[in-house]
Amino acid sequence: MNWAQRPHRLTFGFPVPGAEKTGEGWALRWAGCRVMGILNATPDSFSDGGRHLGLDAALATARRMRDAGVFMLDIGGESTRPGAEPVDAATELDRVLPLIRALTGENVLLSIDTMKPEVAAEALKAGAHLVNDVTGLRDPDMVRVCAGAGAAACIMHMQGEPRTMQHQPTYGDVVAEVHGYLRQRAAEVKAAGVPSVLLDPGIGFGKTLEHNLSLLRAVGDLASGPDPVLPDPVLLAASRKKTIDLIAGVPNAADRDPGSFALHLHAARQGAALVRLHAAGEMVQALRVEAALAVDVES
Ligand code: HH2
Repeated sequence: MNWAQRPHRLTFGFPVPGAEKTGEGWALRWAGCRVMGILNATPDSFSDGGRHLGLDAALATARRMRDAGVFMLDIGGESTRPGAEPVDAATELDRVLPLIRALTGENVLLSIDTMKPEVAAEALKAGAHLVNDVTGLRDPDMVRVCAGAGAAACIMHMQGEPRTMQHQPTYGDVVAEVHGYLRQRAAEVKAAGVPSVLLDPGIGFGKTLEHNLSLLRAVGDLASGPDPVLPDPVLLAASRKKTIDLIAGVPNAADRDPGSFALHLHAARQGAALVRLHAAGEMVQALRVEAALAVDVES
C-alpha cells in the first residue's frame, strides 16, 4: 500500500461532517494525506474599524479553501510564533467565535487552535470539532474539556513556551524524545477520555534547524507506530516557517509557499495524515498530483 492509499481515522463523541456512526461514536476515515487550512483571526484580519470587512474576508477565504477540497479549517485567535505576546481568553473568543458560528453547518471540519481550556470549551459549544493545542493539552482542564465534549485533539510537542522557546533548545536524541513524548501523551489523554488524537512533532517549537530536519526525516517512524494496525494519525505543520528561510534563504514569510509545498509533500509521502498550510487550496492540488503518481512501495 502506498502513502496515498494509507487509511487514517479519528473518532469523535458527536457527529462531524463526513463521519459515520460506529459503536464508539462517530468515525471519520480518509486515505492518504489531507489538508488543514490556516484561518487566523488575529488583529490583522479584525482590525478596529474594519471588523465586519475582516470577518467577511476571513469567511470568503474559508469558503474558497473548502471549495478547493481543504479537509479542515484551523481557526486561531492567538499567535504562537516565537516571541509572540499572549492574549487573554475574552480577546481570543471575540476573534474566533464569529468565524466558528458562521462556518458551522457549512460542511467543513473546524479545528480551534488554542492553548486555553475556556476558549476550547466555548469554541466547541459554538460548533468546532477538534482542539489543536500547541502545548499538548498540558493543562488538565484542557483534557477535561475535550473528553467532556467528545472532541478529538491535536497533541503537539513544544520545548518551553512560545515567548522564549527559541532561546536555546537542547535535546539528547530529538527524534526519540519528541516521539516518546507524543506517544506517552497520546496514551494519557486517551485514557482520560479524549476519543482520538493527532500527533504533531511541532516544527519550530523549541527546535533548531537540525532538530527540525531530523524530525521531518522521521515522520515515517512517527506515522507507523507503535500500534501498526491503528496508529494515531500524524499532523505536520511547517507552513511559511523560519525553517524554510534557513534552508532556502527566503526572509519574507509570505514568499515561502514553494518551500512549504516541498516540505509537506515529503511529509505526505512519509505517511502524514494531515498537513496544515496557509496556501491550503494550492496544497490540495499538489497532493492530488502527487497521489496520482504514487506507486506501491510497501506491502
Ligand atoms: N504552528 C503554528 C500554529 N499552530 N498547530 C499545530 N498543531 N502545529 C504547528 O506547528 C502550529 C500550530 C504557528 O504559529 P502561528 O503564530 O499561529 O502562525 P500561523 O498560524 O500563521 O502558522
